[in-house]
Parts: sequence; C-alpha cells; structure tokens
Amino acid sequence: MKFIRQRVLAREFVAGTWCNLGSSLTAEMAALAGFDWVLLDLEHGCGDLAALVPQLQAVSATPATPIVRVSWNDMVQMKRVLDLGAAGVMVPYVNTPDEARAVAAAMRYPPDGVRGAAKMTRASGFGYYADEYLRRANDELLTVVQVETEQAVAHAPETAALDGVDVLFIGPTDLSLNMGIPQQLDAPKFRDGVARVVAAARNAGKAAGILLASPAQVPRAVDDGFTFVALSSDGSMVAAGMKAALEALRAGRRA
Ligand code: 3PY
Ligand code: MG
Repeated sequence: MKFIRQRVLAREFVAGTWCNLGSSLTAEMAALAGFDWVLLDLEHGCGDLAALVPQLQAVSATPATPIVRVSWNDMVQMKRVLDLGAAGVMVPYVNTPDEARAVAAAMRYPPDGVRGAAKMTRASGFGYYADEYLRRANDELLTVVQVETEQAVAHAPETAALDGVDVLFIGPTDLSLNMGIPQQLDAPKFRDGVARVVAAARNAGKAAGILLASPAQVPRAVDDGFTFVALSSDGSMVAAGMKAALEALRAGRRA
C-alpha cells in the first residue's frame, strides 16, 4: 500500500485531485497522470462501495495514494473503506473535537482506537501481509477531517491538536455556504477562516488542505500555507473539455 501520512505530516506539498465519477478508468487516469494522491469521493461522487473496489485497484497499481472520502462521520463506512484498501480517509463536516475524536478512533485498531480487525481483507493483501498491515496501519493511515462550518473553524486549534488527526481540510463550498457567503472565497470572513485553520494546523504540527477549482487559485493557496492541495475533479475536467470542444466546433462553423 502506498502510504502518504509521513510525507503529509512533514508538510511536503502533495498534489491531489478528486474523482467523483465513480469510474475506475478516470481514477486510473488521475493516478497515472502523476498526482501524489487521488480522492475517491463517496460523499458527493457517483460511485458506491462496489464501484470503489475497482477504483482502489486501479489507483493501487500506480505510485499514487488512494484516499477515500466517506459519506459521513460513520465508523461503519470508515471500517469498510479501510478494509477495502484506502490509505487514508477524509471525513466531511467534522465540527467539534468530540466528532474529530470519533474519527481518529475509527481509524485505528485497539488500543489506540476502535477499528475492528480482520486478516482477510484487500487492505492486508488478502492475508498475504496481514501481520505487516496490522502492525503498520495505526501509524501509516492518513486521517483528514473537513472544516466546513464556523463552529469547526472556532474549534480548529483543539481539533488539530488531537492525536490521530493529520489534516484539517477546508471544504470551500460548504464553509462559504455555512458562513452565509456562498462561493465568496475572497470575502474577509472566509479569508479569516482560512488563516485560522492553517495556523491551527501548523501550530499543532499538522497539515492544512483545501480543494481548489481553478489553476489560478493555486499560488494563493500555497502562500496561505496549504500543503495537502487538490485541484479539480475528473467530472469537472471532462465537462470542461466537452464544453470547450463544442465551443470550438460552433466557433469554427461561424468563422
Ligand atoms: C466543499 O467544498 O465543501 C468540499 O467538501 C470539497 O472540498
Ligand atoms: Mg463539503
């Protein structure tokens, strides 16, 4: 398994992208493109757990690290995606330190957490390297909690300090919506939230992450101090490519 936690905690800049089509082909494409990590999205993506398996197989045949966003802060689904071979889990809408504690516990086997153990899982090579996986999993699996409300921003220092929380990840769409300033990512209130989350992560020795929609947003995110950064998604890129092709055809016909 391509673990990435140590690189993330060292605040190495790691480049990611989102896969929301539920497709093993675009997941493979993203991974082969060379992204450090690929996010397979079970919160808003099209795929279900059955579609996740071929996506994980596709990504794990490349150097990229597969990270799964679960639908909710649900230890049952977290256990399933970890057993299927996710090298990290992103949990949406984590608003309080207690909710973050539940995430961290679900990610780890006892005595550090409450994850149930089985040897015959895809994560442990169907048992071929179960002992090694069981030994390393608690230290190597990446835990990403999303900051998507003002309450989560206010609690960011306490959440970041929790053992087992590795990345505070801003969901710009939800955070701006919950702040009452939908998509206003330049608004002082949103910028203040960004600064507070990045500072909380840095002060706790953790990483800060964000999903960007356009290449123009990258330099500011780097300047802000984000190191776990995703740009765009398979769905957005396919849709943008289709629009561009259609516009080129229509424009050529008018010329
Ligand atoms: C959001 O923007 O709300 C997301 O969850 C994506 O990062
Ligand atoms: Mg969100």
